[in-house]
Amino acid sequence: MQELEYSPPTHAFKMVPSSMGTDWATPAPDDAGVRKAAELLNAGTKVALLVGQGARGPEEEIAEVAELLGAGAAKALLGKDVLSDELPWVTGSIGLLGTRPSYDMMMDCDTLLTVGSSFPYTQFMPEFDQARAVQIDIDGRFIGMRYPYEVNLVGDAKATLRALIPLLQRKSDRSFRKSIEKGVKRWWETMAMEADVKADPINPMKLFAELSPKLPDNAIIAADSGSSANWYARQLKFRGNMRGSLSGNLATMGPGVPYGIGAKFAHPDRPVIVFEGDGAMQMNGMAELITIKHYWQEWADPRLIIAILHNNDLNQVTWEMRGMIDLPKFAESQNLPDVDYAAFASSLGLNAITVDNPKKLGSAWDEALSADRPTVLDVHTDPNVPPVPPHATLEQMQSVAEAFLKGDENRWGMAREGIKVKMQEFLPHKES
Ligand SMILES: Cc1ncc(C[n+]2csc(CCOP(=O)(O)OP(=O)(O)O)c2C)c(N)n1
Ligand SMILES: [Mg+2]
Repeated sequence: MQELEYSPPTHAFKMVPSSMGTDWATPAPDDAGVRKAAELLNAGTKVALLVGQGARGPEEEIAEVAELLGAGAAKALLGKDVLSDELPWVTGSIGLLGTRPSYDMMMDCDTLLTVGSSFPYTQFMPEFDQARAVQIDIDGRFIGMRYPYEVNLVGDAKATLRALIPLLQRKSDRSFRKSIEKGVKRWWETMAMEADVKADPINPMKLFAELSPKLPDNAIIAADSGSSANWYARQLKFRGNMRGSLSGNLATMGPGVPYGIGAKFAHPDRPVIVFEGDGAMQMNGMAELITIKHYWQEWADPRLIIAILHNNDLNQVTWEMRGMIDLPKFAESQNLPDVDYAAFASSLGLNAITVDNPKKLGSAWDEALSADRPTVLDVHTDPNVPPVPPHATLEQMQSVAEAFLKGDENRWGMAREGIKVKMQEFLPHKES
């Protein structure tokens, strides 16, 4: 079929041509619904916003709503690129992979406004009798499904927020907003301190922290499902025109490198960076390096960087088993065969750098970001740095560590790095 000469359908029996070009509708809720939402939001004193990828587009309206309501905004993982992390009232990601200021804001608010998100993990949202809530979503099939929202507005996010803004009263008490901004500032300091905790040989957070300020404003970033998703969520400060994604709904391993390749085909003029675990590299990422070899010369900007978290472990699940179901590491299922990823990439003609010293991370990123071809960074990271959820207390961390001191093959490293990392939240900060 693909070889046949094209001929358009004719005006005859069984010839049913379709058409090109659709002007889609911009749905907006009824005035009565918008008024109800405005009344609820005006009645609250501590308003939290939750934005997801459906809120891409109305960034200015979200900022205006947040300013009027004295609110902060947390971002669902797939919405990380919706609002800049440089905004002082943006608390960052929410959930197990989220931040403490997002958690604190949700636990403290009396009003919730969700825009374009079906974030389902209610333990990270306010208690059900704690907050009154409004949801804005374009899809009437799913609205109101994830939380007991009192007002559900079906509509385009931008159109709905525009309708809402004139009805909102500016809150004169700014104390909630101030405490959010203070928490956000402290959080970013904590992230820098956690990335600086020494590890053996490289603290994976340092890999992300070193890149963050070097990211070009138009970079596209992908992460895989593994520990990299945590550091992507917490350590990267998105700004400018950056885009980012990962397998946010299914959390399947293996999309990282294909996402990166897809991004290069969609935007061959933008630099793309992928973070991927060694387990996912062994599943399909290494084969996809061959795809990169095949196509990279077609891309106007050839920079595609694959940064591998080489920890010889299915680390995210090792930690989930330790943290969630109280099991020590089961080496038989969790350990990975050691592979020289840089040598494999070199054999394909790609630029390749092995990094096993944290002092070399900065220059490795510089080299990759100025290379004339795709680069594989084979980064030897420490599997004993835990992806600790934001609400874990130091006491909980210590008791988890003690529980495992008996049965875990990495017990000493795990206890040492884990507690050192968590401690950074509680140590005095330089500037505050
Ligand atoms: C297809 C698939 N299999 C298994 C899982 C469960 N899982 C989630 S993360 C992970 C480990 C990932 O290991 P790796 O890629 O080495 O990354 P790391 O966590 O070590 O950084 C596993 C097994 C999954 N999400 N998808
Ligand atoms: Mg791994």
